[in-house]
Amino acid sequence: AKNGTDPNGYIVFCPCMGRFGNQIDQFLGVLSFAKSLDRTLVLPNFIEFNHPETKMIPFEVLFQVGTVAKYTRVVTMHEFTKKIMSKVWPPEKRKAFCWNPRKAIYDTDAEPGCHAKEGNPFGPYWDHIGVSFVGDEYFGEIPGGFETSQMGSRKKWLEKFGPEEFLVLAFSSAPAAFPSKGKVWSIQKYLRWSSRITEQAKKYITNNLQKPFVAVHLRNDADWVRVCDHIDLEKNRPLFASEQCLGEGHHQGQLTMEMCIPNKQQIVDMIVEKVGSIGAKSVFVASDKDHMIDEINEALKPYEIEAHRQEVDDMYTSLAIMGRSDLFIGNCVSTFSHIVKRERDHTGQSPRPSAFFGVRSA
Ligand code: GFB
Repeated sequence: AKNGTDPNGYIVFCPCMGRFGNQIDQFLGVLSFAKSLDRTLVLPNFIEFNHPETKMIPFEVLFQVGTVAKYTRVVTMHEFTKKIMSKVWPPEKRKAFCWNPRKAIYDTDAEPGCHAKEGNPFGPYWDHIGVSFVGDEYFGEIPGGFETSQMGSRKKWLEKFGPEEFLVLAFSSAPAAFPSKGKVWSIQKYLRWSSRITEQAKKYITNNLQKPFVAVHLRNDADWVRVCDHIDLEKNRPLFASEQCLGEGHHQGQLTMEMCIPNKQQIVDMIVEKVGSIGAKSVFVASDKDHMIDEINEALKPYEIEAHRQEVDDMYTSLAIMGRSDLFIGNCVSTFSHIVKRERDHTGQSPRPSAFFGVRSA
C-alpha cells in the first residue's frame, strides 16, 4: 500500500442513531458491510448522551481492537485522524454519503441533502474529528443499498463509488439495517470488552457476588413504557430487538406486554424460578431506573441469598457482568439486553443460558 494506506479505501461513519444498544446493533451490520466492500473500517467513537453533554467514547476504550481486526481490516479513529486522513482525504474531497436527499430539520430554506452535520449528535460527531463536508452522495439507487448480499450490489458500489474517485466513504449514519438481521448476530464474537472493562467486571463479581449467579436486566425508565405502547398485538410485528427471543419475523410466537414491560410480580417470579433452577447463590441487577433490590430480596429470603447492584450503574461494566453470569434474564425488546444475549450465544465454545421475561421455556 502506498504510504501505508489502504488502496481499497476506507469507511468512516457516525453511529448517529439511538443509544448504546442501538449503536452496537448497527455496528455489527457495518462490520459486515465494510468486509464485503473490502475496505478498511474506521472504528467509530460511540456516542454517550449525558444531557446536556454529548460524549465521544473511542471504540478502543470499550473493546479490543485486535479481536475485531480478526473479522475485517480496521483502524482506530485516532490513528485515522492523526496519520491517514490528510493523505487519503483532502478537505475538498470530503463528501457525505446518505441514502437519499431529505429536507433539513432546522433550516427550512436549505436544499434537500444529507445534512450530515445538522443537529446533535451529527454536528458534534464530525466536529470532534475535524471533518466538514463539501457535498453529498446518495447510494439509495444501488440495489440493496448497504445490503451488499443482493445481486449486483457490490459491483454497483465499485462502479459508482470506487476507490479511485472515493478513497473514503463517509456515512452520515450507520450503513446497516436496524434492527439488525439475524445473520450478523454472530459477529458479536469479535467484540471483546477491553481489559479495563473486563477487569472492572471481574472485580465487581469477586467483591460482591457469590457463584453461581443470575444476572437480570430491568429496562424500566419512562421512555421504555412508551416503546411498549407500540406493541402491535394484531400484526405481531417485530419491535426493536424482539426477534432475539421470537425469531425472525416472529415465527416463534407472539410479542406480549409481559415481554416488553413485565410487572413487578412477573419480574420477581421469574427471578425466583431461575434462581431455583440453577441453585444460584446471588443475583446481579442492572437497570436504567428501578433495580427493585428490596422487592427482589424480599422474595429471595427463603433461599437465603441476596440481590446486588452497582451503586453507580456503569452501563458498560453492567453489560460485562451480565455477560459473565451463569444465567441471564433479559428484556426481549431491548437492544441493550441483546448485546448480552449475543455475547452469551457466540463468545464461547457453546451458548450459555439466557432467558427473557414473558417467555416460557420448555
Ligand atoms: O442502549 P439502548 O439503545 O437500548 O438505549 P434499548 C437504552 C439506554 O438506557 C442505554 C440506558 O444505552 C443506557 O444508556 N440503560 C438501559 C442502562 N439499561 C441500562 C442498565 O441496565 N444500566 C445502565 N447503567 N444503563 C431503546 C431503543 O433502548 O430505547 C430505541 O431501542 C428507543 O431506539 C427506546 O430509543 C426509547 O433498546 O433498551
